[in-house]
Amino acid sequence: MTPTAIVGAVTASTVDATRREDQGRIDLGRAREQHAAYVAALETLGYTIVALPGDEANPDGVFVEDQAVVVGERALVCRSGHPGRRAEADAVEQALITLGLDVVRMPAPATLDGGDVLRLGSTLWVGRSDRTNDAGLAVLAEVFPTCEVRRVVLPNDVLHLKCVCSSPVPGVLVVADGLSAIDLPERVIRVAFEDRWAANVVGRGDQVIVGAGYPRVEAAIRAAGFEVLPVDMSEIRKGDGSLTCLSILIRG
Ligand code: CIR
Repeated sequence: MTPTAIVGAVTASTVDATRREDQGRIDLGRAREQHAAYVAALETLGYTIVALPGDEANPDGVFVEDQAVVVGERALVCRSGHPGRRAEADAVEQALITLGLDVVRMPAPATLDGGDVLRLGSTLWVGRSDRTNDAGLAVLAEVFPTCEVRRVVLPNDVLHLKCVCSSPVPGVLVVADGLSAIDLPERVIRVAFEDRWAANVVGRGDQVIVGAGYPRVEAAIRAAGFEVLPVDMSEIRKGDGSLTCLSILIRG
């Protein structure tokens, strides 16, 4: 399969997205522009886009990453740890089936949000957040038997594992200081704890999309040999979103 990205849509109800603290009202017009710029950056990276239409009944629906974990040709459709987000899974499941993936649906009582799963090689590092329970880890291990599933204890107040780290391309980890749980042979790009939001990046080949406004993170990623594509995510961030959360990547 060619590299494919499933994305959601900013809808009127996005203003009601779940958030842990008030960061101001989401400006829908700007949020739509920022989402469009993010999708364009994914296209620059070479991803073919599958755009879900969005559903007003799902205010967090634009954060599609949480609904599935894909490894190779197999996809696990998650049962979100946020009960109000479980209805988002149907549209994502349908898109994955249409793409021809081997799709498995997570059963109750397991819960897991895709934002808690970081794949590095054949290891799936999983944040044991408020959204992801031990049964969720067990289902993940069952569905992806060729992967080793390893649990990561998160720093206080972190929503998902990938709020503080990401792997833009195979073999490279971007990680904020303060997350010491992951021991690995990957190339590591470290960023300061106060820049942790920007440790969440998306890449392909030698290009990496970075949230705008973090010059130290941009410099560190450039120094590692990548071209940086900054995108403004200020409105998306008000809904506790970052970069990886806006897509499900099938790397091809
Ligand atoms: C939520 O609380 O579920 C959404 N407002 C934000 C989800 C962000 N997801 C992610 O980073 N993977």
